[in-house]
This record gives sequence, structure tokens and C-alpha cells, in this order.
Amino acid sequence: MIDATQSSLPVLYSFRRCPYAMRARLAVQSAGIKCELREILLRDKAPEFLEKSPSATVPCLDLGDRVIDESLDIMLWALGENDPENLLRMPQDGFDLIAESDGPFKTALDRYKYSTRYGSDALDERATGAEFLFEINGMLADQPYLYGTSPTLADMAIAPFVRQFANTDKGWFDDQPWLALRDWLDRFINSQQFQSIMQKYPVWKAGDDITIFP
Ligand SMILES: N[C@@H](CCC(=O)N[C@@H](CS)C(=O)NCC(=O)O)C(=O)O
Repeated sequence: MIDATQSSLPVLYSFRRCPYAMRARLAVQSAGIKCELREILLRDKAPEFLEKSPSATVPCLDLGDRVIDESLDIMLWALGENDPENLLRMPQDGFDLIAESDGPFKTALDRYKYSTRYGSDALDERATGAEFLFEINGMLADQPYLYGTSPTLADMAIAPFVRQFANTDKGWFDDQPWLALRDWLDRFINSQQFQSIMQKYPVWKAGDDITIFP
């Protein structure tokens, strides 16, 4: 722990269980960029966070001279600084796949997981989400990661949402004939990278000692 007044590190506003924040932490960790991590409570957001984040969503990275408020942009910035695992070595198609995940798949995921809130038909939404997951399963049929033998930005950007989809009804998810997808997800969840970004941090408030991440 370092005294709050001594830090001039980038500040990463995050929330442990948010899949967008997970992927930002994965990229920042992979790049080895030291940040001050501030754990935000979504139902009681710190005013300092609200001042910085135009969207009032996590993750948000404050670089001092500018703020990056979108998780994918945080990933691209961090890996643009340093990419020792070559996560950016990905075909252009990967960006379309991420857009499909962030768009229609995420919409179906929300309307499946929170069907009461959305007044949606959970099973219809689950079926829509599953179409995307079968597409991914096909990509993984003869290679361990979406674009080959090592993970790329797309694996990191998409897997946190697939994890959330799987956890919505784990019994059903595990019964589906998408063995390659399940194996990919299990490897992601059990990876040292994922385990270490899922450490618990106390909720941040101004004046607290700083938490360095990674
Ligand atoms: N497009 C944003 C979305 C981030 C987002 O929606 N985060 C959620 C948590 S998972 C959030 O902060 N929601 C605000 C709230 O619940 O008040 C990004 O990619 O960073």
C-alpha cells in the first residue's frame, strides 16, 4: 500500500464482477501497466468516478491528460503500449466477432439473465445467444483459441461474457453439445491470468491507501 498523495499512476476504475471491467483488467495486466485500481460499487458510485466517467460505467481509465471510458478502447490502448503475449496479432475478422459479441450476443445475454427486468422470454433469448456460441464452438473445433494456437484480443474480450452466459444456468450450459466451447471457457476461467484479475479488492473511497494493479 502506498499513500494516496504519492501516486501518479493511471487510475483504473473497476468493478470485480463486471465483464467489461474484467477484459480491461486482463489487457492492462497482460501489458504490465501499473495502475491504481479503484473498486467501484455500482449502486453507490464514488463522486470522483462520476466526475471522470462520461458514461458513468466501469471500466474507466484516467491517464491524467485523458480518460478512456470504453473497455475495448482500454484494451487497445494498453496492448498498444505493450503486448508481450501478442494479443493484437489477430485477423481483422476478430473485430467483427467482438462486435457481434458486444452487440447481439450481449443483448440476448442480458435479456436471458434478467428476463424479469426486461419482460423478455428467457428461453428465446437463450436460443439467440446459443447461435453465437455455436458459431464460436465451430471456430474452436480444431484450434484451442479463436484465431489459432494462442489467445488474442478476441478471446479476452469475449470470454468474460460467455462465462456470464454459462453461469446463468450452468446445468443447461454443460448439457449442450459445444465441447470445444466448454473446454475453451474452462481453460480461460482456470488460467492464471483470469484467476489473478479476479482477486477481491475493497471498495475504494477518497483518501484510502492506493491499491496497485496488477
Ligand atoms: N460500453 C461500456 C459498457 C460498460 C458497462 O456497461 N459496465 C456496467 C457494469 S458491467 C456498468 O458500469 N453499468 C453502470 C451501472 O450499473 O450503473 C464499456 O465497454 O466499457
